[in-house]
Amino acid sequence: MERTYLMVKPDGVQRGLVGEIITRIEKKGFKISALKMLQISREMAEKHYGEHVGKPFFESLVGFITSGPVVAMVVEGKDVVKAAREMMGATDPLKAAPGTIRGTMGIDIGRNVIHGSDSKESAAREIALFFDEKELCDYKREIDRWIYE
Ligand code: IDP
Ligand code: MG
Repeated sequence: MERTYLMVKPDGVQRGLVGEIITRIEKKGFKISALKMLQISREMAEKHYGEHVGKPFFESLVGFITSGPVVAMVVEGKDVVKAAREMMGATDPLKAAPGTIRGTMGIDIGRNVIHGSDSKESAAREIALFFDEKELCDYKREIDRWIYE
């Protein structure tokens, strides 16, 4: 099954939004296969956001993502990379659709609560950056037959 990397950013943790975000993922039917809280180092942040090196917001982005703990997770399901991005909403929370995570919970682009991989390739790279293979739990859920036809 397809996997993505999702991460509640430091603003989401500070604001007590971890539970609500995880609830939305579970309620949708997606399966959490790894979950942990960690503080990202500058080195990891620069790798994670490598595509943004040199952009005007890069320094503040790295400063922000390393400013407090994040909650990192690997989430599994059908078409989950695209579906999770849709559940998150647009990068700028004021432009994100109202029912989405960012649309519901944020205002500024630099405080947009959640990260999600933008492609299957990014997902594989980001999962490998934040998790050891042995941290991923491979388990069956009986309820899957009520979620997938
Ligand atoms: P994404 O998180 O929706 O994939 P990206 O373009 O990959 O968006 O940007 C990574 C993060 O950098 C965003 O989530 C946002 O917090 C921040 N960011 C992106 N563009 C800007 C900007 O123009 N100004 C300030 N921060 C930005
Ligand atoms: Mg991105």
